Amino acid sequence: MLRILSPLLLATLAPLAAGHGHITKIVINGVSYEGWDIDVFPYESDPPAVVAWQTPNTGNGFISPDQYNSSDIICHENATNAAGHAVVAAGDKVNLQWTAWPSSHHGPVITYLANCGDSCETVDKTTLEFFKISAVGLVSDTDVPGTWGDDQLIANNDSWLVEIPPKLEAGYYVLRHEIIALHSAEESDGAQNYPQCFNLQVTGSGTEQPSGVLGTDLYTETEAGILVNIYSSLSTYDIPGPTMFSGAVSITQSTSVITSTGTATTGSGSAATTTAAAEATTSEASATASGSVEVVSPSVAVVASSSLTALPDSSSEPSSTTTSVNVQPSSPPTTTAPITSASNPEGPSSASGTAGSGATQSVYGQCGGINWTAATACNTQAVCSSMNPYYYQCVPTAV
Ligand SMILES: [Cu+2]
Repeated sequence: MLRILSPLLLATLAPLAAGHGHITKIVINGVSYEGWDIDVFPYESDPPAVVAWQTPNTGNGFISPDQYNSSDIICHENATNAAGHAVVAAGDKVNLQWTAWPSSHHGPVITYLANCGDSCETVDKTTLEFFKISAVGLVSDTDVPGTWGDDQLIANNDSWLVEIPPKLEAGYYVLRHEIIALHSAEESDGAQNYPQCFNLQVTGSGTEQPSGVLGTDLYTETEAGILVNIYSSLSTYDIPGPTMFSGAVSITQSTSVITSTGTATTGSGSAATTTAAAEATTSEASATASGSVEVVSPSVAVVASSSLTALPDSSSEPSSTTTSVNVQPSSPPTTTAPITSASNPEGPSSASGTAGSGATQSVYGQCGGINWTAATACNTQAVCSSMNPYYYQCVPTAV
């Protein structure tokens, strides 16, 4: 999130598309794996091997519907394969930790898998065929614009828990997780897709081999779940994408306690991508079971280039802590707050970093629109700008 960046980094990154988030880590049976750090890794000549797909994009942005038939919709803008993968058993759960997600960005949360064949580190992303394993769209429309999948995500510490289908055949899979923000989706090309990809090695004795669809065939610009006005009452909402895989398991959202930190396993079978053969051997040898923490020699490049430490923790069983996912839909009166565009009546107030109901709104926070009753002024780094009648956003001023 921009609001936590230093002024120096802000200056480097501006201007940005009005975008909103990425996954910082994933947690499997208590083992935390670092994600692709868009604030740091794109600037490094030799970024660490992580389980997340890489992108040179530092804007925290989204993919728009007019890009649905471009490869950018697959794993985000100009994404390239993750350098390593995490091991997970079929039937185990993966927790995906997002940056703070803005409550205005209502929409579905969808997760897919695609089989990579020999290696997700080398697979051509345009050949991946995705099948849906989790999807939550409109939960309740009692209080328009409703309670959505991503409202559950916010209530779950900005994280999402997904179960790997228990009977899925073992192999290498790309997990594609996505929030589709619909706050401007009443206009054509107004939806915002935030796809994030991770490489997994699924273990187990399952035999199911779901069929899927190419990333570029997942969505169309005008389908009912993409071109939709969430500010009118919806009797139903059609979650975009193909139908759910029959072997998928629907679960209650919860967070995952982190008991250790893992590093990406690099190299996979005959298609090892690592330069150090010894490293691949060590990794493969140690990554035989779900949740196992590989112990890699400190001399290995992967470890040397990151601060991750493998800490086997046999004393504590991996566990999940269930938290409430009761969502409190904002329930404002139906007054329309007047908006002062392109000005900052709060003057040099230094209030910052508090999204939501403060006196001023932070960068990229909502600052107005029909039914909006919270802060309508932006902090000193931003001005309130109308995106559509329902959604005004604090956009950064030039730095
Ligand atoms: Cu946004």
